[in-house]
Amino acid sequence: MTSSAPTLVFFSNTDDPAPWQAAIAAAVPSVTFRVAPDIGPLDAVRYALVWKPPRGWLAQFPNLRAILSLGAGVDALLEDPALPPGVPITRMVDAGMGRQMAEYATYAVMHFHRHMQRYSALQHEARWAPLEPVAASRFTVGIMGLGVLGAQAAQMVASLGYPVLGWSRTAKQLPGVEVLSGNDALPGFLASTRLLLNFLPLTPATRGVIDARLLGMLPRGAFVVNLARGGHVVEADLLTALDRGHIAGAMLDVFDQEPLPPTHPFWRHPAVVVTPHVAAVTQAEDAAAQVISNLQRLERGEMPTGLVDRGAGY
Ligand code: NDP
Ligand code: OXD
Repeated sequence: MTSSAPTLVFFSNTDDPAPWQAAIAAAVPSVTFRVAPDIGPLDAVRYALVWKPPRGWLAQFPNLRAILSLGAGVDALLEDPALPPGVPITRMVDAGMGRQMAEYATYAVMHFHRHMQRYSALQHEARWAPLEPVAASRFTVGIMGLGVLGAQAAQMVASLGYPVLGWSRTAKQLPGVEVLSGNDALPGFLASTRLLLNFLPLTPATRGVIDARLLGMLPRGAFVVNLARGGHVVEADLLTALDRGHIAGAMLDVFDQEPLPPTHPFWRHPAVVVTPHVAAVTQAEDAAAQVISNLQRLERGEMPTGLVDRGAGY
């Protein structure tokens, strides 16, 4: 063991450490905040607050007591073969992302339901061509993954009058949402879905779930919106389904490879909307309180909240 003051190391290539440092220094002054690569003595590091650290990076701290994820999804952490065993991992639970994800999902539903993709193409051709309206009550939205974020999107979309179906691993009840669970229920869920929203965590059980088979179970002309992880989608299968017109449009925020390479066909596909992994962005202003509360618990020798189940993968 070490006698140095406990240190928290911060690693992220996309998050500004400054607001985290200010909030944590004010609330938990007993913990020294360091930003990678200036990590100080390795044996003083008790906590790691991270987003996508390089594989093996966390294994260098012999006294690590907790890994605090800056994101809600922890797939990148769990894929590290050198992830220190037995160290608790926490994730962001909502932390301001529920509202952002629900907004993105609602926008996507209205974009496709109100034919905005087709009107945008018509505008490029200067064509005045009203399309047949579809009642919201006949445009069923199916949500895969009804956890902290999916449930909020389900409620926001349902509040606008769209029928909402949810699908999750275990059964649950959600006001205004018909919930199906388990693999046996998937075909029925898909057959009734006009627009699919993916809110699943990326785990060994869900990798590649949006493949040719699943897409084939959606009705012809359905839409696919992925705001969870690129690894859920077999990109070649989605492109084929789009090119054949079986899937009429897709809005994609996450990709197998990020940033999406400039030559990737999604960029130029007329039926695809691409956004750069921004459906929800962790904001220190909303999320620091959760990290602070967990650091305080850990400093008192208690277990943190928002624990990841390593076995389940989320
Ligand atoms: P949760 O862990 O709260 O919810 C996950 C949901 O998925 C649960 O309903 C769970 O079922 C369900 N699920 C898990 N495995 C399966 C399975 N094999 N079959 C069916 N259902 C399954 O996660 P969050 O809602 O907090 O986050 C969801 C994901 O959103 C994150 O993992 C992340 O990848 C993504 N994300 C993307 C962002 C972006 O900007 N694009 C931002 C933030 C998050 P059950 O309830 O039965 O356990
Ligand atoms: C997350 C993300 O998981 O930003 O929080 O994708």
